[in-house]
Amino acid sequence: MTPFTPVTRCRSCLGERLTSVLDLGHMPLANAFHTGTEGPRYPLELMVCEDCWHGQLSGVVAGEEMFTDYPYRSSVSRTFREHCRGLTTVARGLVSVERPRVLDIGCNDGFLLSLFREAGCEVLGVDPALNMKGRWIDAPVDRVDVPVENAFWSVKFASWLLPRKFDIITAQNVFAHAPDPADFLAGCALVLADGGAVLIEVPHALELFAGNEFDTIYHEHLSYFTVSSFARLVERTPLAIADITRLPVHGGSLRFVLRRRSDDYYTVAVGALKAVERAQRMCDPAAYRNFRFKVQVIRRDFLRLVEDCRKRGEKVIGYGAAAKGTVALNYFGVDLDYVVDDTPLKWNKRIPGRSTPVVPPELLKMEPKPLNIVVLAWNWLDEIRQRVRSLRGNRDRLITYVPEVRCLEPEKA
Ligand code: DWN
Repeated sequence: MTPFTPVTRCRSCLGERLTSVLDLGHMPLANAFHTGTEGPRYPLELMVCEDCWHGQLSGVVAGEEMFTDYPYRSSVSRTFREHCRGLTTVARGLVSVERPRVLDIGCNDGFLLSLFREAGCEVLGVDPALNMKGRWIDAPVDRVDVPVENAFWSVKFASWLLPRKFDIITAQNVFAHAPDPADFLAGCALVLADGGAVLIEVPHALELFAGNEFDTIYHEHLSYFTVSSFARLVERTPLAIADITRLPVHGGSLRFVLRRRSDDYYTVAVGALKAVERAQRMCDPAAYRNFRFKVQVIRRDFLRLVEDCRKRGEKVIGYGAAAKGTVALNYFGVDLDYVVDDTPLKWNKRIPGRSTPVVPPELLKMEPKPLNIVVLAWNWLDEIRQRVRSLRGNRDRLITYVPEVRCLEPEKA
């Protein structure tokens, strides 16, 4: 596959009326941390389909470029680990099988699977990252060893898995990464056992626009789903939406429960959430122009704030070498003094596209003066605030920039 393939048709409804929402220019890959020699840049532009209002990138970077050597560990966040515990409880309550067979697509470091295994389930993970197969790396929890097949999910790979069937199929923060989501769901339908459930969690595009979450736009995220566009896509598959839940994780997400269409499911949540999206003007081009303007204001305000800190001779550092942080710092055109992160695989490297080093949080203990700490992983603000306090007490200013630039002074931080 060529490294970058332009998209001309809607990924959800196959429409051809794609219009630009936000063009972030040529950006580096968000997780391509480097040690001096930077990786390639590719166009990063969010489009919206004027037929079904599905958000999608203007082009696709080959998955092999982004996911086969993958530094991100979802289990680093305690908050996300708690979220996963909740998911296993919900999922097991959806099936009437004593020892469910569980498939986790995009299983990352296997933490979710380890929870299902602890609950007595038979588990299998699928993930293209070669640096994670069957091993637990860097996560701050006990070592586990779960079976993982290294592959990108597709109906072709699903047919290779047959005759295995699964009562529960989970896909957290991977469905939006799929170049062909209809094929992704067809694969799920192929290996879904009778009475089984598919649980898919994706960021909610409504929250992206309502919260000005521009930095969640990056090459890994090919799709930006609304309930409407997700429902439109599901119509092209053998599955049906049985339930929808709004979630706070990752800046606001949706959890869809899908069942085989013959199982006759309908949920009032689809209609209710479609109405919420209409009320939030998700089908109004003017709303997307307003979003673009607000993102430009964030950049102006952030640059002013950093300039003021630097004029006072103060350090400006980051907490969380997040993919979104890569987008933000490159969009702002700013280098921080350094970024701290609890993921060892990211240490002693530099933010993609920048010269900003990534270092262990313990370095914070050696900073004598109050710091300006930009919370690049703003979706974990409370958890990171606690981490900073545990390392340095309450003397630093925390800075966030979505939905707008805000300074949390030490007494409030
Ligand atoms: O879709 C995706 C989302 C779910 O996760 C992936 N394609 C990529 C990734 O995006 P991200 O890197 O922006 O996700 P996070 O979870 O917001 O990244 C948090 C970063 O902050 C990680 O590098 C870990 C770090 N962190 C930390 O160092 N200490 C996070 C917490 C909570 C902490 O206490």
